[in-house]
Amino acid sequence: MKRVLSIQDISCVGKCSLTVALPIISAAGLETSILPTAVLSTHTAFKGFTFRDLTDDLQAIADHWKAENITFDGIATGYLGSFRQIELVETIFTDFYHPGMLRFVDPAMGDNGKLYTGFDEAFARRMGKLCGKADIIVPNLTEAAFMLGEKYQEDQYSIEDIKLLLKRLCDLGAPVAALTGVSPEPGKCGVMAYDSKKDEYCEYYSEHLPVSFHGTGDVFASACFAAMMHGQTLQKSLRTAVEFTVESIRKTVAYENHNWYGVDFESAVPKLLELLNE
Ligand code: PXL
Repeated sequence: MKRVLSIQDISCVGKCSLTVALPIISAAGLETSILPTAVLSTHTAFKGFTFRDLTDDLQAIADHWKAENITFDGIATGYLGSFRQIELVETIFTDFYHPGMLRFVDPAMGDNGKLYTGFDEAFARRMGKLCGKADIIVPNLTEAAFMLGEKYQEDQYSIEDIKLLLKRLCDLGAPVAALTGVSPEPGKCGVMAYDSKKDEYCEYYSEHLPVSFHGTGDVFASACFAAMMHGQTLQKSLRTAVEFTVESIRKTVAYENHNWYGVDFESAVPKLLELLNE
């Protein structure tokens, strides 16, 4: 069984980061090791959340794994809380690298034109440097704009704008960039990616549901990483991740008393398994 590592926080309640990545990647049939970077009572969209920073433990944990000769077939990162944590992730990428290992970075920092609480433009630029050390990055349009030091466009991005953004994202250093939240026409939403080595674009769109939920970026990233580790092509991985995310949102809104803070990806796991085996 392939062993992968997910590095991000534990938001105890909120359905994001590790409480999303661990079940999704495990359900996909991958041994999922975790490196929790912080423990929060909830994600940061709640008021009054607690925050226990685990930065000082990260290096010791990684050192122990090294001493035990533990290796990973892939490493995925999500929300990181500080410059120091980004630095430590870069060290882990270097120390655990072996040819064929997939370094997958979701620069989880913001959405809808705004950075999450606690982040600023300098942090976004630093995250851009981490993206340069990945094999694939999966920002949304907000994160892409902030990492590239550009203004977020409130009005719709054209496909030509998206193609240009993707090339500029690859110029940060990752050979493949995928932009989420791309809408090629009203009623459709999905992802477009650029493989700079092949000079090829690929894309996958599904139904655009007129709702917005926290944690959908984490659901998408976890499923995309799992699909790639499963051996699906980039094109198929994008399809798996988009359709699983859309199904998670459908399941959420179908339940009348759904909560506001995350999506019911749990109910969509059967669909994920179908998509992974197609
Ligand atoms: O879903 C991304 C995410 C992850 N972790 C924490 C967050 C957020 C988004 O707000 O606050 C702590």
